[in-house]
Amino acid sequence: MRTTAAVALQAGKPMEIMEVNLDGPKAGEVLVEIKATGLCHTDDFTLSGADPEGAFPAILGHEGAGVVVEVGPGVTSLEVGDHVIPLYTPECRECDYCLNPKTNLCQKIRTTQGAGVMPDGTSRFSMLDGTPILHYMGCSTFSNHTVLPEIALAKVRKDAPFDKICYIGCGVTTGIGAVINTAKVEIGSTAIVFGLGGIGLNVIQGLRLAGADMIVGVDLNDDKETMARHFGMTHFVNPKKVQGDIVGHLVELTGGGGDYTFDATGNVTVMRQALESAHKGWGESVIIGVAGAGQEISTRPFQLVTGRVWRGTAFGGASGRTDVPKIVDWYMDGKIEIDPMITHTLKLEEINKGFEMMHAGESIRSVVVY
Ligand code: NAD
Ligand code: AHE
Ligand code: ZN
Ligand code: ZN
Repeated sequence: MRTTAAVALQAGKPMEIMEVNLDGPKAGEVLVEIKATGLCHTDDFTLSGADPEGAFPAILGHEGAGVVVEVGPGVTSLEVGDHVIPLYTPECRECDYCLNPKTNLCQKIRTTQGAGVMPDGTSRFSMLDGTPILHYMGCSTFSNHTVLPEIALAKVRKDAPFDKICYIGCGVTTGIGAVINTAKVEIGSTAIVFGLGGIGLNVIQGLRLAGADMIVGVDLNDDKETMARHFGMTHFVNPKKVQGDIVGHLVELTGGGGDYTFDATGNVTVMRQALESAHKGWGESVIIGVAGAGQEISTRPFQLVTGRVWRGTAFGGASGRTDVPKIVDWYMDGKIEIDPMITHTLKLEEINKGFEMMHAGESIRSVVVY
């Protein structure tokens, strides 16, 4: 079939909207009509050329929601008409990783997914002249139609609005999951969140859900304060307005440091600040942000010797086919909020404008509705 997509032809260049060919689903695969997709900073990171796994031409996008149009041979868990959320972290329920409760990092298709192809090693997308186009994170939601492995789709209830629940495909689940699944924050905790964008705000609402007492938000952009307070932030710090050392300031503000700190910026200097503003003896710092090729984190080992813990999270530690439908229920039941964070709704033709607004700090989440 033919469909319309935003194609990333090369790193550092705006995407181009074009008709592309899409082959039907092979064994174990599913054709999905994407109804809406969010724009995550990770898409921007890959488009910029900073992603070591970035390869072009590719159809980016990994935060979508849509409807099953066709199932390939052997697909048993989905049927035409099901509503689904694509999963960049699949859940096969049979690999060593899926069988280990300590991780959500299913590895069944990780190698081919990272190479931008389906599990059989080929792409379903091509240009009209036949040139192959790569998939991205196994999802490629910047295309009106896409093909995914069955294990990379969460089936969700049909009354949930696509233009909101697409955000559960990455930002919402990552932020809330970092608190609940990865850090396992206890009631009454003190927390510090660096970066109050599409992920950091969800860390904040996860902290409120978990019953944290003091929730400090840190961002260079004062415009992020109002929204963060709406989601539960109790104290705001703009490092540009702090005289002297930001870590010392945060340790003093929190009476010794955060029980839990989170990096949601992707900046390795901030990651160090987050680790070092965790409480001596027990503070845990969770890296969520994704840093570019060649970037490394560092700290004095003494920071760990004296009891701080440094860890990371992918997709908030969520096992997508199991957890994502539950998070959709939380949204539909009013336990979590999504709508205010979706500050802009765009047409596919406007997708590059969405990334410009992200760079300018003018949006939280932009969502493309097909
Ligand atoms: P975003 O652009 O919406 O938000 C980033 C925020 O960080 C902005 O508010 C910005 O002002 C702030 N910021 C930037 N530099 C800062 C600094 N030095 N100090 C304090 N604040 C600073 O991005 P997002 O969509 O929220 O994504 C955040 C990060 O999380 C990105 O690196 C993204 O790639 C990553 N991410 C990781 C996962 C995962 O599974 N680990 C999932 C989604 C996103
Ligand atoms: N490809 C990059 C790493 C990118 C990365 O860390 N991706 C996160 C999800 S970000 C979603 O917005 C992730 O899930 N990582 C685990 C994995 O297996 O990719 C690189 O550095 O090579
Ligand atoms: Zn993302
Ligand atoms: Zn698995």
